[in-house]
Amino acid sequence: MKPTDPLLHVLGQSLYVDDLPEPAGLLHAAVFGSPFPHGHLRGLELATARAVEGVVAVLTAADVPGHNQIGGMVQDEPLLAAGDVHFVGQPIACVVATSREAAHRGVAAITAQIDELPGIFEPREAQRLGHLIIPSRTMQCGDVDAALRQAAVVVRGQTRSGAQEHLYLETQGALALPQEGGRLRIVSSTQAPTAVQRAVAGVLGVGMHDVEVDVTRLGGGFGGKEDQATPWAALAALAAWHLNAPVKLILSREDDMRMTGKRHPYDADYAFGLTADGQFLGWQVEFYQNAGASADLSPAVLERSLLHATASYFIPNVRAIGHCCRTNLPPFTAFRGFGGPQAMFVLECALDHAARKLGVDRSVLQRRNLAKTGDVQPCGMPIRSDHAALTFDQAVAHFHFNEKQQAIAAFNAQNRRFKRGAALMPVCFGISFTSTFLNQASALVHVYTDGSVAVSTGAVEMGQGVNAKIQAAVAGVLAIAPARVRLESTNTGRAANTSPTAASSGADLNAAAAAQAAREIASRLRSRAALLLHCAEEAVSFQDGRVNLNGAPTEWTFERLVQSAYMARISVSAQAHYATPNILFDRATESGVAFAYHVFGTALVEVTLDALLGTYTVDRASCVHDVGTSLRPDIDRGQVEGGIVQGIGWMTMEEVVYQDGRLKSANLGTYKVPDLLAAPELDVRWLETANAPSHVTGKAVGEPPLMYGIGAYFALLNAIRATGVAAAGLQESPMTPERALMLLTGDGP
Ligand code: MTE
Ligand code: LUZ
Ligand code: MOS
Repeated sequence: MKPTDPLLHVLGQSLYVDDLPEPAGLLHAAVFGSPFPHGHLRGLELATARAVEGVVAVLTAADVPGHNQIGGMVQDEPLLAAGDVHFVGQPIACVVATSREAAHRGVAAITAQIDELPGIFEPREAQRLGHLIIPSRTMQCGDVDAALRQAAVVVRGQTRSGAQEHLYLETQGALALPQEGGRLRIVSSTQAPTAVQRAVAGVLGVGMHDVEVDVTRLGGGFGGKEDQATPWAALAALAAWHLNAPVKLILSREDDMRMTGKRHPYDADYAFGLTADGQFLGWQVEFYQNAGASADLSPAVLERSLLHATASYFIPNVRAIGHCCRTNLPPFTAFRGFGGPQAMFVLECALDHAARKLGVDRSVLQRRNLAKTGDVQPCGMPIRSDHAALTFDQAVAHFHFNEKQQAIAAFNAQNRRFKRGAALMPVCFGISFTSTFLNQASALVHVYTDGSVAVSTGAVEMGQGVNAKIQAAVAGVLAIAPARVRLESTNTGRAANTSPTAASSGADLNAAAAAQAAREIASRLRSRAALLLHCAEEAVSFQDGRVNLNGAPTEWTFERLVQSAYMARISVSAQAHYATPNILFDRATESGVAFAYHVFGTALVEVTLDALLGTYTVDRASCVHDVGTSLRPDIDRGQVEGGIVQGIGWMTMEEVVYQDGRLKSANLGTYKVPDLLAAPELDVRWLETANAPSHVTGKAVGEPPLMYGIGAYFALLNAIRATGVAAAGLQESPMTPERALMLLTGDGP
């Protein structure tokens, strides 16, 4: 059997961009970034850099032959800064040299004359000054003002959630290879090959057909390579074009951490109205999204926040306002959950606030207000299942939530130094790109004359197992062993106009397109078999690599039938296109059926806190997750487990610190992520439901589990409160041990 991706990884045989055999004459690029968060670029001293041994060229904005512009959603991002600089690390010049070390020595020899200007780093300040990337948006339903007036209980407050570093194992990078006739081939570590192709064509002033982008796999993306793989590929391409030589640009870990954007930090204000017995009446929330210096994907991230403003709950009167605030930090970008986690954190904070005011456990408010079939979300999309309550109830039952709460109370009564806490976290996450046009994919399937199959789609493998899922889908349609199906690299020559592999939709879209192409081939093969077996097409079926007649095996194998079709000059290749049906989100009216469906689940997170030191362990995270009829439950389990741990990291130990626009947490000594020791015991169960499967490819699983991690924050708050401290006021994540200690000692809010 051919090794699958995970096996190649553990054997160390997977080739990432920097592992590819180096072509003769390869040059290396490194980037000189702005030393100031905001300023006017008056001049550059490049002669010293050019004199460094090994340096071949230093390129600036003046060397861009086409448009010096790589902005995707908004054209506000130059490839190389000219005029003003807007964040520390913003690319200003690109040094090309015969070795990576020489390129970095060249970068160190550059000096820029910059008149520093005051920087803005806080989104609230940016909003106050009118520094917005797009006009502020409002999504609403009902009459929230009346609801807040009539509510028996109203809580108001502010929240803050922090950034998160993607920390993909493979840093950003690309290899640009000039081809004959002025064409360029680019090997890029990107989730969006077409975005790279489009940007490179624009920068060089050539046609998209002159640029081929190829991606074998990424060493992780997590959203960080949806938009932000583009500049590095475009810089390598620019250098290769100028020098007519292959150029490789790989960011060092520290450059990657400093120069690229992360999950958006959000500030928020809320007002939450409930009845005396805890029914949600009105929800007003105002998001201040820290977008960084250019748009990147921020407007789409904000849109997803607005669409997740009510999280897993039904609230009849809602006003959600979103500000996309321009600051002098690296552009923040897509990160697993894409604005959904930030929105859900705010609502869970308000829910926590209301529970304290009403004197009930947060789980009581959660259970009572879960959205059910027919409940309409603020955008107008109806909820189509009761899986929120089903997963919640199964989580409570399977994980013995009520018994655990009693055991925790008993433990806390007997222990002064150590306190335990637990919290349930329901998740409801919409599946589809909110930009409706992105919900399409194409696939090209070739069957070779030996019956082996090669599949090309727009999906990028980044560790999430999309290749294995597409393989399973195609093998299923053709009724052959999965090992007979190989996934090709993602290449803009074989799959054009691809959407990024993102929004958890990679498998949904691309496996559907590949299955469609496989069905077309199967249908031609069925006709051929009917002719050979002198029977009606309906009598032919395929099973275990064989052709059946009326359900009974014949001597025709899949391979023989393919041979026979080929000899009869029947095509055994097909291309197919898939577009998600019945979705449309209209930005003009902020309404519509934005999503193909929602993914639901509920987690229980349990922690133990050292109330003397503020340190803690996340002991266990359990969840009941709705995965539909999974193509690969083994892969999906890995996705859920990884997502939970990544979410817990965001909520607990991962603290991105900027000081005056400079990243202070720029290496793994100062930025902590959960390792194997910090990861909790995990217990992942699939939702048990009698409902017929509605999604043949299973349900999207990439992002939703990350939001289970939010439970860790509230489990910790519960443990802190078990010491008797109030821990009220501004709710701010991450709950690092330092923050926990400040709350415990009364130095916190
Ligand atoms: N899992 C791994 N191992 N590596 C990744 O980079 N990215 C996540 C998720 N799971 C990621 C991952 C994100 S942000 C998304 S959107 C989905 O995978 C993308 O893949 P899919 O659409 O095929 O689920
Ligand atoms: N990317 C995007 C996404 O462009 N649109 C989306 O709606 C989205 N959602 C999640 C992750 N990436
Ligand atoms: Mo994922 S944030 O959609 O790449």
